[in-house]
Amino acid sequence: MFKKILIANRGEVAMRVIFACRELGIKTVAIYSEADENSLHVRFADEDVCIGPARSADSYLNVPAVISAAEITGADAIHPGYGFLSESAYLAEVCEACHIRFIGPDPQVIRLMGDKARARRVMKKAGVPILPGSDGPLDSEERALKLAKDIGYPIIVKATAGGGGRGMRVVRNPSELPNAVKTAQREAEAAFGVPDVYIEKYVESPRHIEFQILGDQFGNVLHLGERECSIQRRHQKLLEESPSPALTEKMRRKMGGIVIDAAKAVQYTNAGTFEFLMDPAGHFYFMEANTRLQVEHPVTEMVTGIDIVKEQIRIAAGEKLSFKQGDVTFTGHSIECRVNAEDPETFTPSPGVIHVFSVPGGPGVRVETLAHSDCTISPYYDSMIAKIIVHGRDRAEAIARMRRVLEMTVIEGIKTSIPLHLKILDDPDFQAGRVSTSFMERFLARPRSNSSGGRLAEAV
Ligand code: MV4
Repeated sequence: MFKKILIANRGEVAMRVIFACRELGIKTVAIYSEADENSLHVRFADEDVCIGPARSADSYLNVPAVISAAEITGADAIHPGYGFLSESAYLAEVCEACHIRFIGPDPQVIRLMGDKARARRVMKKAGVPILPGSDGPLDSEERALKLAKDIGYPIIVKATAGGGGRGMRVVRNPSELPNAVKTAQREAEAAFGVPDVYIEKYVESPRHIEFQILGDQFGNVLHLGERECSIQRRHQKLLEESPSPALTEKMRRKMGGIVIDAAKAVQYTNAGTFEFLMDPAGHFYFMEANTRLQVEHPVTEMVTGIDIVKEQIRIAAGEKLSFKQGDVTFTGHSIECRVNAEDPETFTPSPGVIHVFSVPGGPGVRVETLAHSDCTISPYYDSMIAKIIVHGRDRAEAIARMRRVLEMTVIEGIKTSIPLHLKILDDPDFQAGRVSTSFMERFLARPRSNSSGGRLAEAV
């Protein structure tokens, strides 16, 4: 087992990795930017190294600075968290060259999944259902038009280097295609430095459902069930849950088996997530695979009782998975709300000093946060300041529990998304589990019946 792990991240996820390390008896090294000098992860790590100025590009994204911090402190592994360098095949390669263990999949697997067109081909070959589309990047306008005609409109143009919704264009008729391809290529080049795009049949109002897997270095792969992640706005998830209200046990077993085979086909190791679109008829289609720990991993931990971060560390250290698929059971229901420092109506960031921060505990409540009373929320980073996760015996209990926790949470000094979460929890479609990726758009377009005249209640 590792003696010392450097955490190449900040915020709640850095804390999450520290929790796992402490429980495993592993020393921790925090890295931080000048803006994060007083943050919790620096306070609770055994050692800390300042790696640069506030801007991410000058600190948390600086590979030489991260590696130097690991070498100086003698860390034998790096946990990248999520975001920042977590899906950098380059960092994973540099780690390998420096004899520092990267806690994540091999660089080749990260690189493969980073190329969405290639991942599509490989998944298809492994027997994973994919949508009709191009076998690789588009090479000519004529071929694109011919293919789109064969597939049938609407289609979607996606950047091969994309993900998270950047460089995408929906095309509803052939006259729009040439421009959509050009625009998507330009956006992809600007955002990722790679202009390649591919096309797929477009699914209207799908659900976003993703499967969590774990794979060890001995070829054992397990799935930990799915998460329903359809409640999102502009590709930022707001609320996630497990299990998905749309899946039966039979569907879970079938899809779980498919993702296990797919992961084995690419010799996947460590934690990973296979994202699917589910159409209104209940058919699944592979979208992309994330080669990192995800923000919403706690809902899976709550229903399975498995500590995904500890498993990541054990796997990276070369241990065999200590349990089998049959040992993985799913109990009750879990929901996560991402609390953002933002105006719940305009979604504009709301950085500043939190004077009071108080979240009630009680049965089935878990809070992951970088916040505490009198902390400063920096404008430099992600607006997510806390994740509130609940577990209940069933979905109704989880919803009621989340509502009471949010109602009793006091955050003073900044605006948060909590009033928006309370509204979502009150929605009849949400309560019935009728959600899709169009949910928020429709929800926000609706006139709201509420004492403040169609506006959300004041942030607490
Ligand atoms: C799609 C799609 C419909 N059909 N692909 C958005 C993020 C990127 N990972 C892929 N995305 C989508 N791909 C086909 N063929 C709809 C989306 C999509 C979406 C997916 C998941 C969660 C939220 C979404 C919001 C809008 C569009």
